Amino acid sequence: MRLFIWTLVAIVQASVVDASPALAEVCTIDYVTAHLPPAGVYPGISVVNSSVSANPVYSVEVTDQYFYPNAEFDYCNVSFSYSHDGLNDKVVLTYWLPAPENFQNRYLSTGGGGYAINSGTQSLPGGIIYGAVAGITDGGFGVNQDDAINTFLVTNGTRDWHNIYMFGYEAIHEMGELGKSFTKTFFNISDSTKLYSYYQGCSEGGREGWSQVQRFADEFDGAAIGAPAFRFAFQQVQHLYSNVVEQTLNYFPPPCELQAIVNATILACDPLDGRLDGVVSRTDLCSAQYDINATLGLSYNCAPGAASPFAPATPAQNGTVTAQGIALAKKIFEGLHDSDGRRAYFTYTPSSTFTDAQTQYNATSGQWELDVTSLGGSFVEVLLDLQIGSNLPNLNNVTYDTLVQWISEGWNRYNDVLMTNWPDLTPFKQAGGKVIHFHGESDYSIPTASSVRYWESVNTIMNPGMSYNDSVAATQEFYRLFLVPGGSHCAPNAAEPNGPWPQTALQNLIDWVEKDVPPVTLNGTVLLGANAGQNQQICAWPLRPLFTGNGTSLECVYDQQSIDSWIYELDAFDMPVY
Ligand SMILES: *[C@@H]1O[C@H](CO)[C@@H](O)[C@H](O)[C@H]1NC(C)=O
Ligand SMILES: *[C@@H]1O[C@H](CO)[C@@H](O)[C@H](O)[C@H]1NC(C)=O
Ligand SMILES: *[C@@H]1O[C@H](CO)[C@@H](O)[C@H](O)[C@H]1NC(C)=O
Ligand SMILES: *[C@@H]1O[C@H](CO)[C@@H](O)[C@H](O)[C@H]1NC(C)=O
Ligand SMILES: *[C@@H]1O[C@H](CO)[C@@H](O)[C@H](O)[C@H]1NC(C)=O
Ligand SMILES: *[C@@H]1O[C@H](CO)[C@@H](O)[C@H](O)[C@H]1NC(C)=O
Ligand SMILES: *[C@@H]1O[C@H](CO)[C@@H](O)[C@H](O)[C@H]1NC(C)=O
Ligand SMILES: *[C@@H]1O[C@H](CO)[C@@H](O)[C@H](O)[C@H]1NC(C)=O
Ligand SMILES: *[C@@H]1O[C@H](CO)[C@@H](O)[C@H](O)[C@H]1NC(C)=O
Ligand SMILES: *[C@@H]1O[C@H](CO)[C@@H](O)[C@H](O)[C@H]1NC(C)=O
Ligand SMILES: *[C@@H]1O[C@H](CO)[C@@H](O)[C@H](O)[C@H]1NC(C)=O
Ligand SMILES: *[C@@H]1O[C@H](CO)[C@@H](O)[C@H](O)[C@H]1NC(C)=O
Ligand SMILES: [Ca+2]
Repeated sequence: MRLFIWTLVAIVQASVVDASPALAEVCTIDYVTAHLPPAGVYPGISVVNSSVSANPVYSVEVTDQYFYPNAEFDYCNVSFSYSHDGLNDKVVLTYWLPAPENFQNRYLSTGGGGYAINSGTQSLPGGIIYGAVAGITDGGFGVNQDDAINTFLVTNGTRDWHNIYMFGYEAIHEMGELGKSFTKTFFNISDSTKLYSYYQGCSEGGREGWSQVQRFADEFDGAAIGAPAFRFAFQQVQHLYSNVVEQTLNYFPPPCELQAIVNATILACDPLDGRLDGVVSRTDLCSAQYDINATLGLSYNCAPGAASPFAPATPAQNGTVTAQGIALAKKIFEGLHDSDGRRAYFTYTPSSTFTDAQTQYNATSGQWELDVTSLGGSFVEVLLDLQIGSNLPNLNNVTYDTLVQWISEGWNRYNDVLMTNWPDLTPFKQAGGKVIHFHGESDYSIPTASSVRYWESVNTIMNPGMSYNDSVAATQEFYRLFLVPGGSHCAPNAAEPNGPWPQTALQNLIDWVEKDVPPVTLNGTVLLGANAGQNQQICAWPLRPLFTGNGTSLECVYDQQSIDSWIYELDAFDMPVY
């Protein structure tokens, strides 16, 4: 009998040793403090052991997200801070860790949007559901983590270069290196065991991802990057182009008029891709074949808008599309040129909303007036004029040439910290890294052509002397670009709800990195409207979508005319623009 009991105990103990510890057992301040990244993992950084917080969280449900599917999970909520030696600063890291039985040897860094260094904890489930530890950083910006530009000046005229570099790439790098080290010690991973590391982010978060891939070949095995805000000086200043068109043409349209042009454009261009689904899958055919002159006289109606803390109530907008409205939209579609007619940048695709051209209502005058786009205005005010602020007060005397000048100046000043368009990714490719890069083809905030230009720059720089098709094959060994039909800015598009969205991009990246299954097409899911849940594939650039069989069958076709329509000569500058 005694022998029997002893045997039973031994069996139970053995099974306990083999099994993962319960989440509550390791998700404690003591356990985390004892498993922090060891000193010296990142030179010049000291983790503050007394800053640790840790608590288990159970049965969290996430639904209707754009960057990961619905899921339910438990996690360990960890946060700790570190400082840079000699600086007396404080950078706060937050990591969510999967329950030990669900951990799959993966780590994920995530990024922000606008001037935010992170997207809050909303991005973290994307790691947990794939068994990855997932992290965000506050970059040391504290209460300004959602608007880091507030920390870029010490005072008028004096830049805080440390903060600018932290935003540019340093904070994301530190989070990645400390996060990988922490993951290994927390989960007892031996040095010989491979920890797969990933990055996911869109917009500014996409720029943050590229900032790492371009500099640190070994940081990530893969990056899933959407609509990156890279070529930063160009990208921020181009936000002001629509405003300068309005000012130059002296026409400030009621927002409803531009909406009417967008809606008519979607209606007219929908069938050009071979499928009647409310989605403009081929904006290049739309540019070539649809003339918005057809909207002249089209009547529009928009309901009155309620007042907000930032804007007065707006009246009902009833009217018809004017020749002035059409001329304005056409000038915006042309993109920024200098006064000698040389092109400085590209612009949004037809079917995108004219968000940068949004006017504001003046209740006193009863007029719609210029509303300076703050993403562009703050870049000029803070990073060029070095004045503390959040926007330019107006665009008095600002011409197309001024915008070109601002781009040159911003490019030159911030080339190594914010531009983020270094095109030689050889070290990353040689390290075995993979990138899935996607961009909505109806993006209203970052021109879709911006991503095409970068992919083509990488393709040209890394494959000199090759034929185009051979270079495409070489680039696609590690880096693939997907234009998402109807996709808006880092989100599916309410105006084209039947389009796909790459909600499982991180899963597809993991399959490429860990199982060597490359995404020939990118998996897409309809997330809005009556067809929500439907699966649709997204073509890999330079192939373009075309439907046959009355819209039933998607083909990804090689169409030289379409490819050429996405490639621009930026001859306003004497330097190459990658
Ligand atoms: C902080 O914790 C780490 C990891 O547990 C340890 O190596 C280091 O000695 C600790 N530092 C201090 C100042 O206690
Ligand atoms: C996670 O930890 C942070 C920092 O301690 C805390 O503010 C937050 O409330 C925690 N979240 C949950 C869901 O426990
Ligand atoms: C910065 O300069 C602006 C004028 O351009 C001035 O209004 C503001 O008070 C100055 N701020 C500080 C902190 O000096
Ligand atoms: C790591 O190993 C220690 C010692 O064996 C164990 O107590 C702990 O539960 C392990 N942690 C995890 C997350 O498996
Ligand atoms: C083609 O598809 C449209 C809807 O997408 C449908 O209304 C039409 O009947 C179809 N035509 C044929 C010939 O099947
Ligand atoms: C569009 O309309 C404008 C003004 O009404 C006119 O000048 C222009 O020639 C028209 N464009 C085309 C392609 O017909
Ligand atoms: C605008 O149109 C709506 C109907 O779409 C109508 O109810 C309203 O009276 C109109 N307002 C004006 C000022 O014409
Ligand atoms: C609104 O219009 C009035 C009257 O034309 C003008 O005096 C005022 O400056 C305008 N307000 C703004 C914020 O532009
Ligand atoms: C705008 O230009 C005019 C004429 O070139 C000049 O007199 C005026 O001072 C300028 N205004 C501003 C705000 O720079
Ligand atoms: C390049 O490849 C495409 C198929 O992807 C093919 O249609 C095209 O003819 C090729 N071009 C050349 C010059 O070989
Ligand atoms: C444009 O279409 C959207 C639906 O996508 C609708 O909400 C909006 O009212 C329409 N606006 C105009 C001016 O037609
Ligand atoms: C592709 O997306 C569908 C939903 O559209 C999903 O069910 C499936 O798991 C995804 N496949 C991969 C490999 O991510
Ligand atoms: Ca269509």
